[in-house]
Amino acid sequence: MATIITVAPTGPIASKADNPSVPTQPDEIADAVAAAYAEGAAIAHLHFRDRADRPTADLDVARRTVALIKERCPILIQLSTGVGLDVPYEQRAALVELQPEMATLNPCSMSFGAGEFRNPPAGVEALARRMRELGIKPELEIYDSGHLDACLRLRDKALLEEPLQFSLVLGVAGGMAATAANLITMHSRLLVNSIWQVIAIGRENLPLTAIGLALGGNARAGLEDTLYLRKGELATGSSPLVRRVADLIIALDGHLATVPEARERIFTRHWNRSFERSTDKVLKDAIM
Ligand code: KMH
Ligand code: ZN
Repeated sequence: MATIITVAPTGPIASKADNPSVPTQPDEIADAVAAAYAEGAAIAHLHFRDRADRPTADLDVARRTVALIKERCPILIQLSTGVGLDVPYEQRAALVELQPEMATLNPCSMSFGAGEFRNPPAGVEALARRMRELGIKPELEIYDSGHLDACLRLRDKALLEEPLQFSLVLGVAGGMAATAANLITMHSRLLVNSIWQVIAIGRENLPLTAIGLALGGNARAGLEDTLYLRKGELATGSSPLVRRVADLIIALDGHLATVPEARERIFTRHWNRSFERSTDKVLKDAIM
């Protein structure tokens, strides 16, 4: 199966002071995404900034950035509804009204570095319901093991549709640590038909991304997750990080998903494989 690379050029926290290559304005983000597409990325995960480079959920900024990206390349668009720690939940959730093909859904509140990442249960349910109404594919951000259970409860309420798509996020201060043991445990708990990738924050970015690929996952790359190409060397943009992951995939005898392949994989239902590894035995028995 082809491996999907998502590029994440800009996150909620790092600024140009941390790495001058972090794109913040619409044309900068569009250029970064186009360069990453040329290296093999099939999905663009997007955060936006205002003119002062602060995280924003401003719909005009988002609309303008997406339009500039679409002028440059046909990459799949995934809007972050995480946006930034200080942006109110209602503004974050309103981004899905732009009807991107995909958007993130963060299932639980948590500490996030020195800040607080608010994802209140009622807001998460409402956002999941709205995304389902609009036909937007949620990428479920799993920062700790209980977040997976929260997503399975949303599925049980028919607010999420299989195949579920997960990011296993490791290394956020407040979430699970960036260790291989955590990744392997979380991987063992995913539904067998899940689409998933590793998001490894900071210095463990490369080894954990590589383990994720070896386990059959997809990959994410970009300055949102690591500002460095290697110790002491700032990345000059997201495209060198995407190129490195593309090289890894090819070295592992895989191949890169094109945009149509990624779309096929993400938006096709696989009901006949729709059961949980160990616990959904009844459903499994009913199917087999
Ligand atoms: N910033 C990452 C730790 C989101 O934007 O909704 C996770 C993330 C989630 O990308
Ligand atoms: Zn993000």
